Amino acid sequence: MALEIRVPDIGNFKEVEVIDLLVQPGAVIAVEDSLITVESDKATMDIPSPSAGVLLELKVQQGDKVAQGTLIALLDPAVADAAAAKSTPAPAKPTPAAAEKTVAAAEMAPSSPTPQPPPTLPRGSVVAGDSASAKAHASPSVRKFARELGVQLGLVKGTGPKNRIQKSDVTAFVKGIVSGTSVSARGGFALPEIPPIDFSRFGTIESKPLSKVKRLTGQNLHRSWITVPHVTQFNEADFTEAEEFRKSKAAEAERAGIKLTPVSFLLKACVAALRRYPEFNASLAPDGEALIYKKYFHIGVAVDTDQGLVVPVVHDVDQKGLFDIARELRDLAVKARERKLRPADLEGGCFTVSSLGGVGGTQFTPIINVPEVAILGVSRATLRPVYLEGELVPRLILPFSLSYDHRVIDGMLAAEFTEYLRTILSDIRHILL
Ligand code: CAO
Repeated sequence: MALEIRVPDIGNFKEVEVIDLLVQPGAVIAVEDSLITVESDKATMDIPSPSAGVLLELKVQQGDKVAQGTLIALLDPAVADAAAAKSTPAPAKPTPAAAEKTVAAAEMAPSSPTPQPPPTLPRGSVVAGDSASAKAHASPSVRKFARELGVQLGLVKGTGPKNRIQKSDVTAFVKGIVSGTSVSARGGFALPEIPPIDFSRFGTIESKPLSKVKRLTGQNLHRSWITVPHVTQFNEADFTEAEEFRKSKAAEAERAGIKLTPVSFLLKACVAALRRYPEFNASLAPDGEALIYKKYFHIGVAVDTDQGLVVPVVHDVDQKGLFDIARELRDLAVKARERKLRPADLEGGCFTVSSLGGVGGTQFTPIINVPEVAILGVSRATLRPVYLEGELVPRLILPFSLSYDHRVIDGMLAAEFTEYLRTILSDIRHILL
């Protein structure tokens, strides 16, 4: 019985182009094996098979335009067992098609940047990850292949149409490394492995899997930690007057259904500092040859959820008042905790604020949210005796720290940035300037 495999729901795209045929008639297919790759103007996607069997016929060719419901292939599921085993390539001998049955292909796998496992290439050839890999023009199946081999796609030269990276390019890259003929332009480093330890030898243990958010965040943090030379500059601001103003607005904020916390003030203050020091509102070009200055002010705020850290973005902070920022921040934090954030809520950040002010602590060293070049960590404001005009007076002191990418920002500039932030936070009238 021949099974019709059709293009499944492809979201907002009406028509996409077939850019790769990943299987040939006669091939033994397992459930979820990729059949073809399609490309929209935004992404490439593999269309996987919803069923196991032997491929009888491909109904599309490279360059065809397809839409939801287009017939892609005919599959003979009668030999599903063979497909499940799939140890050797199938003989190209399709079984006769009987009555045809229609199914939509399984959910498509978009080629969004996926986590990279530790590289597995030989010692000394391992290269550090970079954002170029996420942007590389390659289908999900090629990405998967590269991941399995520990290859960073950003380093592979694509020879396909529009410089698309093909499987053969990845193979050639690996061959080059193994034979010693190709050297990474970005340098590389081999890290000693941590030997596995059986902790149960020392007492009772329990192993719990990390959440997906934690795993993804962990990989991003690790990449940033390893690839970006971080320096952290500490400072503190006299937040007494800002706090008085905040308290004076508390009832009004409550009537508006929001809570005005110091974080909204911080976001506004950051915009003022980013305007004055545009190097902080920038990203390094992927080749490291230029600095891309952003003329907009979208600020990410780290939100703690039961799944781990997420960083939704408050867009156009420069165009919003304190109440609007507080409202948006509250909504984003709720969405984050209810796992309802949309991709647009997480995109476009220029700079990040990570506030632990609601918890405590004196200072910490936040990790830069790459490709941004700096991040502000904020700790809890406390009342402290300060020597002012000849006497000790209680003032509310807000400690903060700025981690920055030393490739982009010099220590002098970072110190000036935090000094300016201190000035603004100590006298919030500066926010209006
Ligand atoms: N100093 C003193 N008090 C502060 C403060 C500061 N710097 N920042 C916040 N507060 C107060 C608030 O005013 C609020 O007080 P009340 O309960 O008396 O009104 C209280 O602390 C709790 O604030 P909050 O944390 O609920 O709200 P927020 O606006 O300060 O923060 C958010 C929102 C989303 C940033 C926060 O909930 C959060 O998730 N923080 C964690 C971020 C994080 O984990 N960062 C670490 C990343 S590095 O690993």
